[in-house]
Amino acid sequence: MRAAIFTELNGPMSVEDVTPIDPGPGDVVVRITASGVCHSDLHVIGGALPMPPPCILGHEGTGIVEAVGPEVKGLQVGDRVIGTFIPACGVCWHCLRDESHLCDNTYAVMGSPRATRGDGTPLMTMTGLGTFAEYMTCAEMSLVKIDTDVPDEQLALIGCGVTTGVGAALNTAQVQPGDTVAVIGCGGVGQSVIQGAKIAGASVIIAVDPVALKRDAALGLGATHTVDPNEADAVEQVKALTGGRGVDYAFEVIGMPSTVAQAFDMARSGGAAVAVGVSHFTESITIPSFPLVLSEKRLLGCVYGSAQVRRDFPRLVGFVENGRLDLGNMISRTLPLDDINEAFRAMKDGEVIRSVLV
Ligand code: COD
Ligand code: ZN
Repeated sequence: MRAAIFTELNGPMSVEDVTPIDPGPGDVVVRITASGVCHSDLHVIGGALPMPPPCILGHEGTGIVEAVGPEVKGLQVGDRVIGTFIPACGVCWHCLRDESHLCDNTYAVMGSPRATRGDGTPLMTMTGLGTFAEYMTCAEMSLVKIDTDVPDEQLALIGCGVTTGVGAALNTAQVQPGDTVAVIGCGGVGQSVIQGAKIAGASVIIAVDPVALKRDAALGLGATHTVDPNEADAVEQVKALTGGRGVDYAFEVIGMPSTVAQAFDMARSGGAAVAVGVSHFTESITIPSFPLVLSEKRLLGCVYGSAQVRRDFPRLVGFVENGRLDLGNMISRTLPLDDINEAFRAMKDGEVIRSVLV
């Protein structure tokens, strides 16, 4: 089968013929039908998320079960599935506390080779998935069965960006009707935060992004106002739109310490900044101590939208089916796997909300 392999830091992806491993106990082989291209894949190529090459990237995908290994209990050949980039084993310490987004098996599923390169080199896969491929052999706990007619390219986005973004609003922040929200960074994940805030009934949703195409898309997906951070100070602009007070929730959806600090400054007294983006693993975030304590501002970390994927994937699919979540307008382009490097270029150049490989 063909797969896109990360072979060197900051280098291009190499699309090659590789062999997925035979499914062992608890493993499932999935024929991948669509895979979204997320900035986190680029974070791996750039070294911000440490993951040694060679590795099949891609962590936002959907497909059909092609084969099951021994001991697979919940999936059958022909089932429609979405990959979950954090497994949900259902029985570990965290899963038993409704925290499957912190599942104890998160690193175990990433730690074993899941395919072999033409020269025999074992290949790891991003987050135990590796959706930039025609097939993947992954753990059953990394899959959620879905029964829907939503098209593949839309379903794929639920595997990462949509669950992360909508979940950040609904689960992590728990935005309430009438709340005010700012979203710094309006790529695929940021647009999903905007849609989540809209579903929650936020009264003001301010989209902050230097790229006009992103701000325009945000208005179409639920933002009530936009801010161009290149025009004037983003914090001052957001405060001006909220009576000088700041927002109830400011989401950072890029992965830079400076914009996390901006999110903290944009939050009102008693409000919260929600860090969705991850900075380079060597970096730290500095926030001022007075507002943290004396203004009771909070800084919340958010991984995978604090989602319980076995509950939330079907819930998000329901929102799509009922017209409350618009995934069609988040997809700027569909491309073949061979065009993976072009998809990354378009993302870097700010030309797309999401590209999907089909
Ligand atoms: N102010 C406002 N917006 C900015 C600024 C700025 N100073 N600089 C860039 N932006 C905008 C860009 O124009 C772009 O629109 C947006 O920020 C980023 O969008 P994308 O499409 O490049 O990125 P996404 O949405 O695919 O991913 C964002 C993440 C935050 C998820 C990602 O970058 C990240 O931090 N990943 C690591 C965290 C992680 O692993 N998450 C789970 C898996 S995704
Ligand atoms: Zn992602």
